[in-house]
Amino acid sequence: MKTTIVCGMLGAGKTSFIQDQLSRRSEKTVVLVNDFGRTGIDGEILSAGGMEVVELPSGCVCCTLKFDLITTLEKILREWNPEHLLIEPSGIASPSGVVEALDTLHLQPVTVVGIIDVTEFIEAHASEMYGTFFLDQVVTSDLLLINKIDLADDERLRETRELLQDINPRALLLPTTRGVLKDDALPVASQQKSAPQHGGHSFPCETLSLQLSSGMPHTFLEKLFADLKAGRYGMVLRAKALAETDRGPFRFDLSPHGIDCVPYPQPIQANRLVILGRGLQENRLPKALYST
Ligand SMILES: Nc1nc2c(ncn2[C@@H]2O[C@H](COP(=O)(O)OP(=O)(O)OP(=O)(O)O)[C@@H](O)[C@H]2O)c(=O)[nH]1
Ligand SMILES: [Mg+2]
Repeated sequence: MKTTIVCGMLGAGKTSFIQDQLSRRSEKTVVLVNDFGRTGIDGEILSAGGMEVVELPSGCVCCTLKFDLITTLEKILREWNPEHLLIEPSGIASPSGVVEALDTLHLQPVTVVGIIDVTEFIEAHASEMYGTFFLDQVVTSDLLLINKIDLADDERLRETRELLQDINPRALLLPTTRGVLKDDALPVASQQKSAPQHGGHSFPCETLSLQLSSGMPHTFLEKLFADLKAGRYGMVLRAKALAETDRGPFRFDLSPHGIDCVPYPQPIQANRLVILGRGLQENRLPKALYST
């Protein structure tokens, strides 16, 4: 079985990359996703393509969910025995913790793909706010995709490339938009990765999982996301929603580069919003949202 871990910061483009990979491969693939929030949104997005998706509950796959990760991996092998296993840990997970779990089950070699958001990487690196797991994602990667190049100028792309090369001279660097690789081939690592004892990461943040009523005005969600971006409800690092609005089903995303709002191509299973951040002020959120 080929195993690929797709890591990268919150909103960098991990799910977009996996969606594209799934659309062009015919091998028997299972995706294991560990999204934040009580009911993960990425699981619904990825399974919409008809792919086998297994979700790990909210929590950090590299720390508190280590045991769950191992038992879930065993279940995947037993029940599906896929040719390719793709793992998307949450954006604040350290891939070393996942490599450790794979090591325990002798699922090596593993290929690690790191997705880099070119619109924020230089600043995030300089601020050091994301601590060790952020660098771990870059250092552990075999392939680094410098993503969202449609939103960056040549100078930013060059500086990001140089910084990444300094941190991990071993990795292959490729610029992408929406994680789309021009070449069909996803490189496969030939060497086993050592899994250093992972001390867990201490990235303080909170998650809010909220239920949205069906048929909500689109304009309400537009304003809500603008307010989340402006910091009206605390420091928001990532927010995403799937909502059946008065204009039809929509997906809303707040990620480092800004807000995206696109029609969702099929009916939504559960209308919801998840927010990850620091100092979130749930009591100030509009009353039309319900905690789940
Ligand atoms: N303009 C632009 N937008 C992108 C690109 N890649 C991803 N996005 C958008 O960025 C947002 C986040 O993308 P995702 O693929 O969900 O990112 P992710 O890393 O899986 O996010 P989390 O799992 O929540 O950490 C979505 O609105 C995407 O459509 C890109 O290359 N260019
Ligand atoms: Mg994702």
